[in-house]
Amino acid sequence: MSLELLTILDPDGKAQKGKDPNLPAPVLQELYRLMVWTRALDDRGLALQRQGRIGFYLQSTGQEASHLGAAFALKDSDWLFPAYRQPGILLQRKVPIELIVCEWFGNAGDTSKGRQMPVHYSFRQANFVSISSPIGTQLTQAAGAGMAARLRGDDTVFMTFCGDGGTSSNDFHTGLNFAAVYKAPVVFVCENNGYAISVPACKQTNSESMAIKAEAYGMPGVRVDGNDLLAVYRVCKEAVDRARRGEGPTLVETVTHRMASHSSSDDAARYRDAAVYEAWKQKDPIPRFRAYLQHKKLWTEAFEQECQEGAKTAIANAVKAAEAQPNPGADSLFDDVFMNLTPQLKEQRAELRDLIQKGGVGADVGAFPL
Ligand SMILES: Cc1ncc(C[n+]2csc(CCOP(=O)(O)OP(=O)(O)O)c2C)c(N)n1
Repeated sequence: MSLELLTILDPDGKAQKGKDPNLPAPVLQELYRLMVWTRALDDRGLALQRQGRIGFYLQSTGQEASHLGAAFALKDSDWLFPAYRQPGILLQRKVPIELIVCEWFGNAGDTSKGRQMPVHYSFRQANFVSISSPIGTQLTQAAGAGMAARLRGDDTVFMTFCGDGGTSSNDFHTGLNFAAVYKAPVVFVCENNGYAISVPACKQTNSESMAIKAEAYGMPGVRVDGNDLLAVYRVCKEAVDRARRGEGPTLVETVTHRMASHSSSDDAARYRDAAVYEAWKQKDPIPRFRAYLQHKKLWTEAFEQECQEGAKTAIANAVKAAEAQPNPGADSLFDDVFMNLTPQLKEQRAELRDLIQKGGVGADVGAFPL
């Protein structure tokens, strides 16, 4: 069984005959703006890391259409169990940029008070579940949440993401198997970006594709061009509708490319041919969608300027505000752990306070060690 790669947009941005979902003009322009803002946010995040102002960053460059197109198929009341390469969804779900940037700094304004690694967001108000570092664990969490929703009889859909490498994790098997058996309303989106850090997808799996793995679990598997926002949206919308109708999960493979390095701690030039990068650069989802808007007469220089400048200003303001925030106080170590602090923890907190007062422990614990 070979799976066809679904596309809507030709490389020059023209929609193939009869396939254009004809989304309203303001929606299309908003999706473009979100892609531009996501890339700008990523560029700034990496720059802050290189300047030594944050400890770690991880970009999604090249994958904007893949995750924004997928999440656009959801209702606001649906839930996300993301991996770490879908930051655009935060903008899509209107999380204030300052909160996103505070997370990079792990400061007092950060939801997790610096307990998570940078870019491991957690936003309850956006139904965006805390990102887990161990690869694949979000897949089982989404399956469980989906099973619970089905038992409760509500019609919430759960979308979860992993990379090509994530399909080799134990949780991929557990999550897909349980979701299929229990007809859980889950959409599994595998962003096949070619690499798991330095390991190319062909060394990660002997399967012909990621989507083909769905067959073994008894659910539909679909392969879609991940740099084609409209195609990703269409495929994911069908999967979301199917899940909401109680017909169970779908595995969607978005075929894309990680145009940056794995993270700020990696250098892709050491294992990726420049020619591979150049070939994918030609398929960059942002210019491709811009060309589509141009064909539809929905793009002007002024609109581009508004998107670019708007991102720059909003991000600069957010960084300024985040950098003015203090570190989380040492006491915050003991917050949000138990509803009522245990006697042992109370004792430890008193000891820590005492040490700090005597100057035995500095408030500044130094840079993040990555
Ligand atoms: C269980 C586990 N093993 C190894 C790692 C180290 N690790 C972090 S990211 C990563 C690569 C994941 O690749 P993929 O799933 O393809 O996602 P991508 O980074 O390409 O988006 C690995 C191996 C980890 N975080 N968790």
